[in-house]
Amino acid sequence: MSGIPQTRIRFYDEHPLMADFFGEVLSGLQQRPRCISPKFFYDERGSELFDAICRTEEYYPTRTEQQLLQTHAAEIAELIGEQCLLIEPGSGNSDKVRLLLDQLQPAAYLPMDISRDFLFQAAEQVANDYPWLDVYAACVDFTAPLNLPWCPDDGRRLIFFPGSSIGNFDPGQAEVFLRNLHNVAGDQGSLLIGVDMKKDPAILNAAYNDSEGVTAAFNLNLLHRIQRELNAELDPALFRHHAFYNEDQGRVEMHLISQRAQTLKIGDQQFHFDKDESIHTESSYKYTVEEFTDLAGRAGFTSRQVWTDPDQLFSLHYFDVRD
Ligand code: AVJ
Repeated sequence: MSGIPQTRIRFYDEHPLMADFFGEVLSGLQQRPRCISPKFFYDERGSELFDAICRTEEYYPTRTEQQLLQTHAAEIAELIGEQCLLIEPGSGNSDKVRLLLDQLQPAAYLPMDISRDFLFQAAEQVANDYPWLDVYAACVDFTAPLNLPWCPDDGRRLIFFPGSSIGNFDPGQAEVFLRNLHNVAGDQGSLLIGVDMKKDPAILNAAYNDSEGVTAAFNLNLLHRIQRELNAELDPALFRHHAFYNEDQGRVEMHLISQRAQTLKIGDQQFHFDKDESIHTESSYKYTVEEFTDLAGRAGFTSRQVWTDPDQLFSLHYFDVRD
């Protein structure tokens, strides 16, 4: 008996180009309102801080969705059937999929993530913990059109997109992205997606302004990253975290607010900020069950089941590609 775990995963690397951090930051700061994409939150420290947000008292989405997955895993398994191909774009640490694997008994699991080392480790751990499961990990940018020529072609496909990551897209982009998932799912495919719901603004405001200041640190980490990686002349302490629910837009907005008039220098460019001028760093859209069902419907999906928690905080939708 060998005590050395063998690597059982197949690793597919599309070598996604690292996003152009410098170029995107410069062009975002030139816009009005100024903005920087939330995808840049997730350097190593940012990923740690995000995990810490998920453990705060105020941030209900993670634990609520985990509860929903656990409670309804058997029903989800019945809807998709055994031996499916389970595809997870943006799989990260692959924690949530573990709540499904025993019941679902998929033929293969296909985690995909842009973060190569993180993906490799997470995929290996899943393969070791579930020795009966084939794991095909793919290092890709899942926001670019996906094709999966390298994975087994038999079996129904279930796309798993938890965490309400869909909320980061504005509704127009979300529809395009869902259309893309619809293509990947194929004729017999399905989509299991977690969506954060519209609710009392006080609950939303608390979730993005936790009392320990973890969300503030997560937001401000973006400035530390710009300072470090782009050699910017800026003092993160001269900005503050600001997050609020914008009821008209149906989204939580996160901003970094300049606490006084100041000039930032990045490369050979200067950016003058007035006091209280903001950089918009994230939108997190919230949907009623009906709004999201309509949005997914416009992308070609047919609703089969929706599960929500008793407090109507979070929704888990199951869609089929076919009518
Ligand atoms: C990972 C996009 C789902 O919008 O709630 C958490 C990120 N930002 N706290 C969200 C986030 C601030 C999160 N998503």
